[in-house]
Amino acid sequence: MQTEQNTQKIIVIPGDGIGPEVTEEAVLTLQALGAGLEFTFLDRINADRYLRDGVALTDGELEEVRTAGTVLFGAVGDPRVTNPDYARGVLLRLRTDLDLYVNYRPAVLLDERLSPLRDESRRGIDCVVVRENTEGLYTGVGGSLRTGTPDEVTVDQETNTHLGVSRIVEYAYGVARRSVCMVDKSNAVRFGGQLWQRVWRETRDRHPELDSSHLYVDVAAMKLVKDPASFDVIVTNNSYGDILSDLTAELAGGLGTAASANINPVTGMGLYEPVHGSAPDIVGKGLANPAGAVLSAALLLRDRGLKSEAEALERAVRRTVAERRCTPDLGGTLNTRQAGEAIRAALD
Ligand code: GGG
Repeated sequence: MQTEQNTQKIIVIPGDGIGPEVTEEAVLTLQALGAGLEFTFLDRINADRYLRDGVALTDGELEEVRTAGTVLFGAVGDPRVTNPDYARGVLLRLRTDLDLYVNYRPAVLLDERLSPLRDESRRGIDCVVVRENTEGLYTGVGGSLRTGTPDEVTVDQETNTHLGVSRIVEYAYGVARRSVCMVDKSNAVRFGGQLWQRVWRETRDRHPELDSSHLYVDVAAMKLVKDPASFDVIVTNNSYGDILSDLTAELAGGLGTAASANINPVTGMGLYEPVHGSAPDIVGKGLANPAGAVLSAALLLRDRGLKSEAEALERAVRRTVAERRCTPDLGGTLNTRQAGEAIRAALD
């Protein structure tokens, strides 16, 4: 029986494209679990409003999210909106203004038939990309000259702070079970590369209990394809983490199943979202896979201390995928709603 005390308030931002379709399945599944969660929908935060009013996220909405402390997020992005200020004003603003400096992106093989890899190496895929989430190329520092002319010059600067790099590398060592691989491009990127190297070496020396390694990002991409099971935790900057986590998601069974948590381990705030975007090409067709959103909800439950409920969700998704009661991207024939219903029916 749930008591008033353990009712937790969750803000739901379905967003754009397939975001509302997959988020609805995640919420229905959380409700089916009866985990004592109370949902508040901020479904006005989307591209329609931005196109109509020029508003991405209001200060009031940001404060509502801050007060609740937990967000279930769908996706942001719409082909009608070409101004990057929109996506930056929603998702990147939530990440930076709430200081959600960790983007935790696990990749665990759901079913070995799903991996594009055909050799034994796919069997043990169980890694996590720990992506720095508030700095790097995403800070928007830069500018352009002679815009729109053949002489146009653009500059996007990469920001790396000692605080930002140290806290993400320390977090990675804190969650690793076997090893940490730090990924950068310090042979080409002069200043930030040196900072990442220095901080990583200091952190590595404080954690002799774990295996430590370093790879340049190009080599990391290659090694992930050749030997994905050799990785445990990969820690890297914002843009490399974005790219490598799509790769690990595909290796583990598909982007549609990939979950993520944007968290601040100090304040305990968290925003949970599938790794996939708004996928405008499949909106309303029933093709969106709800697994990534449901598994993101499992990460939310785990962070809120509801471990057995999180495990129940993960088991249910795994069962439905094994039995092909899932969407076509995973080899099934179900639509989004039916796949969500199958997950709920598989809850034990
Ligand atoms: N659910 C993920 C999503 O909406 N992604 C769109 C996006 O703008 N992502 C930026 C990023 O994660 O780098």
